[in-house]
Amino acid sequence: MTIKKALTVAGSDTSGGAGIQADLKTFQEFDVYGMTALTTIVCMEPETWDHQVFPVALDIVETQLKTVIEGIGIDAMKTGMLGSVEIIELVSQYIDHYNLKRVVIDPVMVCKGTDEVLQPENTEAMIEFLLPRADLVTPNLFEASQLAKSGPIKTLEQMQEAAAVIHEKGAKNILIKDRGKIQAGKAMDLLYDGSKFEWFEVDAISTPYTHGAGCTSSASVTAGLAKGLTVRESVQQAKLFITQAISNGFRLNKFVGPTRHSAHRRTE
Ligand code: PXL
Repeated sequence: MTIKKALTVAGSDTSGGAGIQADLKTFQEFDVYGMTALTTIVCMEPETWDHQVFPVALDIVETQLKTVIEGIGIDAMKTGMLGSVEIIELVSQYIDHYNLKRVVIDPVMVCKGTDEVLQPENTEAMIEFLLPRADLVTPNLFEASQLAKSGPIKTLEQMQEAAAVIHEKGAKNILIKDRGKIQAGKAMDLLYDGSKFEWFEVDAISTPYTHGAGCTSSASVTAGLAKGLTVRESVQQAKLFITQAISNGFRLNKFVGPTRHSAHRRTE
């Protein structure tokens, strides 16, 4: 019996719902063996939930990449919060040098619930170094507008326009994720492979407990790819998984509620 292996290059969400923790929990639910290269550690102030971000030194990130990619080997990988231009470039070098396949880029730009300053240089570096190497990029509406350098995305047509621009920048497939902002009561996700637009629509779930949903969603697509599914099949499977996880989100404390990674088990 073999088990498929996936790497996440991402930050640690100490509260456990997003980042590397969400990725590993999700990989586990798909019976994919998860491995990590940690880029940052995010902690929260107990009284205010203000986030503090501690970077991991570049040489330590590289040593982790070497351990996993050279020392073990991977079937798929994803990126999350990368923290700096140097780390983004490093990841792109590893993708090239080891000719890595099934690469999912989750272009994390901000954490929900924080007023953390955007790092525009990271967005530029993701466009230059990661989009051309992405088998799939998974922006939400805000991230898609930043990658496409468009205005705010408010319509289905604008989602398609942004997807086309991001495709031109080199990403093979683009999954733009919406959570009820485009059409009342509907979560409209758009997959674009450079030739056709495909919509994945479900009823939007009204809950405040969505912390880590983006990480969980991109990790579930990565798990599908690791197991040999196509991008489309992986996205379809991931949509079901994340819908169940969000439907069963829960309160962690007065500031945050994550999705429930194990929720799919109840309905199978
Ligand atoms: O959900 C975005 C995100 C990604 N990665 C890490 C995070 C967060 C938000 O809190 O902490 C490490």
